[in-house]
Amino acid sequence: MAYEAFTEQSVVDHVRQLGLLEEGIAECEEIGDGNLNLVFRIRQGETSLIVKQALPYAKVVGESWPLTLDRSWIEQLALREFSKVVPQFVPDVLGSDRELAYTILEDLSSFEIVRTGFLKGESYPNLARHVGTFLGETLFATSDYANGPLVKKQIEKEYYNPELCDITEKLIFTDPYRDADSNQIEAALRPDVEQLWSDLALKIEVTKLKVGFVTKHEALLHGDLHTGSIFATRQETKIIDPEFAFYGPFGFDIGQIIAHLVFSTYAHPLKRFERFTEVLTVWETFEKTFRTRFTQAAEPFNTVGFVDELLPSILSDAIGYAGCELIRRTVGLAGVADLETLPDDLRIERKRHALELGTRLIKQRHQIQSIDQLIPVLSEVRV
Ligand code: SR1
Ligand code: MG
Repeated sequence: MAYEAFTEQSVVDHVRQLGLLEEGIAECEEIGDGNLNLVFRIRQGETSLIVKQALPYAKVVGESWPLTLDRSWIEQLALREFSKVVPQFVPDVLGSDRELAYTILEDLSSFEIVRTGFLKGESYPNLARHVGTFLGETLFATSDYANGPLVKKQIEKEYYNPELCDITEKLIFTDPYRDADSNQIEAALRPDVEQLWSDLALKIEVTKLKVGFVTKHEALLHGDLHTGSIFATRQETKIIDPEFAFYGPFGFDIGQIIAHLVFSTYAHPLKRFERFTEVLTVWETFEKTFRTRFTQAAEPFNTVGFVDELLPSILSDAIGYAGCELIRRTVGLAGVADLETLPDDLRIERKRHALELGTRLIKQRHQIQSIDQLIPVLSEVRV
């Protein structure tokens, strides 16, 4: 069947043909509020499910930015891959279609998107431990260390995702450091951003991080692991939306989630301690899980002492990628509600903070030698 974007009516008809709905009335609503896709919730009696369909362009910009439909297939593949090791942390995939570019998912209505919950002042006591476990298990399980070279390359080739990687390369590593059309710079912040553009030492470090992003094929990444890609309740956590999945550096997803935990302190400075403790817990849980799994690493990677050198290098990458994410969401396309919903004076002040902290993390990532040294750096640059 040739691709066509669903409407609220046509998606119900299609899902009914698949046998997932009974005859009779079903309620359907398009609820997508992200940057790229259509998301339909369909309800009929006890049944409630989500159909996520890719559009052939980036919704956040419009039809002038064409975008591959393949991302939908990659997203469901990644969810299925993650569910092999951490089924508890991803939604159930109930169906998918490559041509029509959709995935049918269990409805997580009883969960809340973490960014939204944080904005309301909610807490998720298990979130950081769950995210750290998700990262430790999935990053290890998809790496050379778990699979050896043949199987790893078999998995890797499924995640050839050049167009989505291109978005990340441009929006995170390139456009914020030049006067690009995609940037969304507030007038009051222009002098700060121009200072960023003239900071050659910073731009060299960002280029190194970008080179790492494009050359290190270490593990299957989620690729867009921010607080809008996580559903949670006080008990449970589900990671969603891995359409940017690809093989990249271990530290990338870890850095992104660290940056978004920092972003969430901007609307709620009194929650700083809670958020920074979560940063600590994400890293410590990741490290412990990864280390434990490493005892099962394939030869010859399990050389004594190797993992003790690998983990600090993942941490410094993660710190650098956190810095890049802080800067790109402040200067570039696709800002975050944690900043954009603030009143003018506070917003500008906190955006300056994000630029300053981001710059510092990128430049000092090799001097920060442990997670315990990172937390004071996050706290020192005062909000
Ligand atoms: C054109 S897509 C803009 C951003 O939205 C996604 O969530 C990713 O973060 C991407 O960079
Ligand atoms: Mg997304």
